[in-house]
Amino acid sequence: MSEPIRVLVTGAAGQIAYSLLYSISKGDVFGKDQPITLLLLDIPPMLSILDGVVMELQDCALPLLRAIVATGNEEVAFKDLDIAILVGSMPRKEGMERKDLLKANAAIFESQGKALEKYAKKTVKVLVVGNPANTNCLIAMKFASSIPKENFSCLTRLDHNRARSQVAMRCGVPATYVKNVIIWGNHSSTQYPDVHHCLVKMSGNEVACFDAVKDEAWLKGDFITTVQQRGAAVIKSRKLSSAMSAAKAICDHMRDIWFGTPEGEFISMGVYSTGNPYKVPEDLIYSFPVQIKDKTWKIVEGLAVNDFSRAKMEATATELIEERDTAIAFLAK
Ligand code: NAX
Repeated sequence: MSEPIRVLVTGAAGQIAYSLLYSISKGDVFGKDQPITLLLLDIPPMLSILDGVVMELQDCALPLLRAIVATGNEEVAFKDLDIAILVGSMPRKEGMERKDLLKANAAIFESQGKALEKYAKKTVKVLVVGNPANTNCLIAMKFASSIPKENFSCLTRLDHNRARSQVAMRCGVPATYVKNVIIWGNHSSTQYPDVHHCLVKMSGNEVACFDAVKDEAWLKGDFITTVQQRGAAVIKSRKLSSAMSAAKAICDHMRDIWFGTPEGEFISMGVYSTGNPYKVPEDLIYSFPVQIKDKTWKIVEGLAVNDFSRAKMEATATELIEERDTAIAFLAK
């Protein structure tokens, strides 16, 4: 067996972490032969709750989990990291305006970006989950300038999985029979779930999604809004935001970074836009279709984009530009 890798999860006392930590610790993400040291960060008022999570992890008696460090101190949490999964963020409170949320989170991700720069390994892979995930990721990246920009990504895999599952349910096939959906842009209600390049396995053959579903109006209408609004629908029903499905998506995202994507398949993740083939504005963390090999992602090239898609891709880029500029203006003050 190899040496343990050091994996940080922030927001470790929260509800996503409660599902996520078990999956990571039992080998679902980095493999059944990879020992793990878990570093768990939360804010000081949550540390007594975090103690309970640590006790439960110990009580799972998992063979791969070699050590657990629970802390409220960034210097301890970010030390020599191989992996940073940044889940914790300031939630939107009642009466809070969007710009206040951006401001509070810009400060958190400035601090965590600096901690990555100072304490983590330069090879660390950083996944930002806490919302607004794309902009938080961009801020952390900017404050960790000696870590390659390619090492940063944000989570849009939950949206990807939601889109995949909606198509699968419509066609009456398992979700694994649906591949190459794309989430473009922001992890917000402006995201664009795109099925123009999606394939569905029907009776043993791979069929274009539009031919499999045979309902263009649904694919260009309710399908898109269902995926865009799914997070809100879960909150309305459960009175809590998505946690089990978010943890599953984080595992999917990280496992693909670690082991690569299957041949001929692409997945969605928020990555730095620079010189990309789809003319998405530069200097954003924008969700693209990517393939991953040797722990390195590459944006899938050569996919045709029609006017319908182009307009939606631009709308979500516009929102991201506004978010970025608002967050950066706060940090400059
Ligand atoms: P919870 O409120 O249950 O947990 C968040 C935890 O983060 C809390 O324990 C809190 O104390 C901690 N925290 C706050 N500031 C921190 C800081 N500076 N350092 C370390 N920890 C800190 O939220 P949960 O449901 O777990 O969701 C976590 C985040 O994921 C939220 O921002 C949520 O909006 C976001 N999500 C993002 C998704 C995505 O696809 N990108 C999907 C799921 C989820 O909605």
